[in-house]
Amino acid sequence: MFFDDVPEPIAYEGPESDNPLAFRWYDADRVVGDRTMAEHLRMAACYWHSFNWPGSDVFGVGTFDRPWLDPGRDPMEAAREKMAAAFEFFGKLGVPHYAFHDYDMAPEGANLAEGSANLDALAEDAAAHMAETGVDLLWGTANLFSHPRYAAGAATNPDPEVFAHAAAQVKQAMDVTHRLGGANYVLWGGREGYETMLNTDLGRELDQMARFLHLVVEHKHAIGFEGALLLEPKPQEPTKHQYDHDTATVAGFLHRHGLQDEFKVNIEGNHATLAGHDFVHEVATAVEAGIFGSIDANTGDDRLGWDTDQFPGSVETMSLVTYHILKGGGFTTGGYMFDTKLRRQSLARVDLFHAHVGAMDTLAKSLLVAHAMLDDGVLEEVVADRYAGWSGQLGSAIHGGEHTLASLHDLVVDGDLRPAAVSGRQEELEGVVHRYIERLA
Ligand code: XLS
Ligand code: NI
Ligand code: NI
Repeated sequence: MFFDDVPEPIAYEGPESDNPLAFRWYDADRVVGDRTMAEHLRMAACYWHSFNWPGSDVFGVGTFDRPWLDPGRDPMEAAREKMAAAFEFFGKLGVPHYAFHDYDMAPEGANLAEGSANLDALAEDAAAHMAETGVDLLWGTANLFSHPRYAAGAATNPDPEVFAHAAAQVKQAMDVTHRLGGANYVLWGGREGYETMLNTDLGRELDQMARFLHLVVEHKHAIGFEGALLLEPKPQEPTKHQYDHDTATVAGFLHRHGLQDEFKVNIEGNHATLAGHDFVHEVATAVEAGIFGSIDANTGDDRLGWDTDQFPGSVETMSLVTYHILKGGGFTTGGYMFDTKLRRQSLARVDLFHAHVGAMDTLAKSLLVAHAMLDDGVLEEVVADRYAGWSGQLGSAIHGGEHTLASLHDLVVDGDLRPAAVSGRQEELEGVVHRYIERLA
């Protein structure tokens, strides 16, 4: 056992509990509307930040107690130890899903053949752990950004041999995701962008990316993978500019290349803010474009301008995000995946539990707030009222193509139209949200 200091699975004890290793709000089987909390939130923990990252930063080495990362270890043995610790954690936390990159789970080896064989072997072990713990796979993905060969991009690399390498790696990662019953396959293009326009043929790189995504779609259908394909927008970091900048950019790209029915988005909170958007903006944009898929539930820091991947702690932010997800019909294949890392000083093993328990309670509270607001129709009524004119005679005539600029000119002049300015009621509505949050307590 790696987490000896957490002897029992985390239990729901209710809001009165002072036990930091208990859920105060997340009660998996509690029914909220037409689904249980577990079914609504479909939460997942990630393999990489929690088990594969040593707590290093750009100025310093790892601080965490992760014995399997010791370079002196036999790689396969260390990978198995890491996997045992990961599933012990998922099981004790009671998180129903997990997510991984190919080389989080398996040693990369000296070449692709070796990496693939390692991944096949470890996926078999993962299947056994999944059967034993009942933890399912929310998504798999391939790491197309760490190895030096990907420094100038994977699919968007100037060298087609690198494209071929990325394709081979994605094939393998998709096959394994499919075998493990993954609900989605994710592509995050961390290096699919540029550092300087001085050496970059932007049009060519975008065409390469589209070609790559078409190959991914063909492979999905060839192997009969029924999960969703997801792209994860991010504006920059590590590249100066990433092509999958934000949801609206991705939506435009998908339409331009005939991929709009094959891909959805995996929206990350911290990526939204890096792009200069509220988290809820990205979700609403995806729902509206019909490409909402899944969420990487994390948050940034108000002062630091990078992807700090902190655990979500704001009920207000997450309530609005959850409200728009519910309004769009809720999660189907997607879920709330904690793409989150501990702060570098949080080096006790138990810190991983404190972080996830707090985040899961934040999402449970947010679900209750969002569901109540939707059920009562408090915001929907205001919005419907605000746009009511568009269901009336003039609005319908404009949409119905019955007007020209000239006829509207005549209408305004002849009818002496003087539209009245009305209140947007923003502060009142902010108060409504605050009251729903207060009512939780
Ligand atoms: C990095 C991304 C990454 C993806 C998976 O910023 O969030 O963690 O989610 O490759
Ligand atoms: Ni992410
Ligand atoms: Ni990220």
